[in-house]
Amino acid sequence: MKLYNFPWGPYPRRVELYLGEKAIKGLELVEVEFPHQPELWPEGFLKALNPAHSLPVLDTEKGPMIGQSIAILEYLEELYPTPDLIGSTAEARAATREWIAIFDEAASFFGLWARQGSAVNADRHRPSLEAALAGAERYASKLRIAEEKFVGPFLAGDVLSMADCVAMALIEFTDQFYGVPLPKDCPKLMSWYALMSERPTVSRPAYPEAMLQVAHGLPEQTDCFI
Ligand SMILES: N[C@@H](CCC(=O)N[C@@H](CS)C(=O)NCC(=O)O)C(=O)O
Repeated sequence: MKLYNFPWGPYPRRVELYLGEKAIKGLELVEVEFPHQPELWPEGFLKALNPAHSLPVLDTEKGPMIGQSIAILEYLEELYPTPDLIGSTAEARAATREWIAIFDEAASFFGLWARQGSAVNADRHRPSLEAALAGAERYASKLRIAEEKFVGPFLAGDVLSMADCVAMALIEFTDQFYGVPLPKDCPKLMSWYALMSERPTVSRPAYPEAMLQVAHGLPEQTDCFI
């Protein structure tokens, strides 16, 4: 199997954090630089692998490519069930998937805020403060739902699951790359974020410095503090 990925994007990072928690042999990592124009990707190969032109992409070498991060996690979990990162009962798996859905929705809304509101994306997405603010508001509401639902210490209960990898990939990215902290009225999520940050499998990704300089400070740039 081959995993095409780049190390710092929030969707690629889901898989990277997940792999850090597993010991999976026989998975070749192909690091792809992340320019903004897919036509610059090496010989257009990623276009052929994934019509959405997005990363990550898993080549199972048994059929179609998998071009959605959550589908990749579930596929790997089926092949490599130990340690268990999805849950051993139907109820536990449903809880993991519910948390994944909450943070996947949050990621889409954050994407709207960042795409339409940050200068770092202005060459690819039409800037629209109105759209950005709608994204920010919906993003914050998802976090507050998570805060209310959270029991801990991990999202789906006593042990870490792939939902924590999905959520951590987002919260770390919003915080470190765009400078968007968790809302002050989400203390349980803050404790969870501190707990996750201490894991030996989590180290700060190498964000491209020039992009980081422009991206950091999204709340100030859009005058929106969640
Ligand atoms: N829903 C997809 C989203 C993947 C995605 O958007 N990846 C970003 C990187 S973080 C990407 O490759 N975007 C390509 C582009 O914006 O041109 C998944 O979960 O894998």
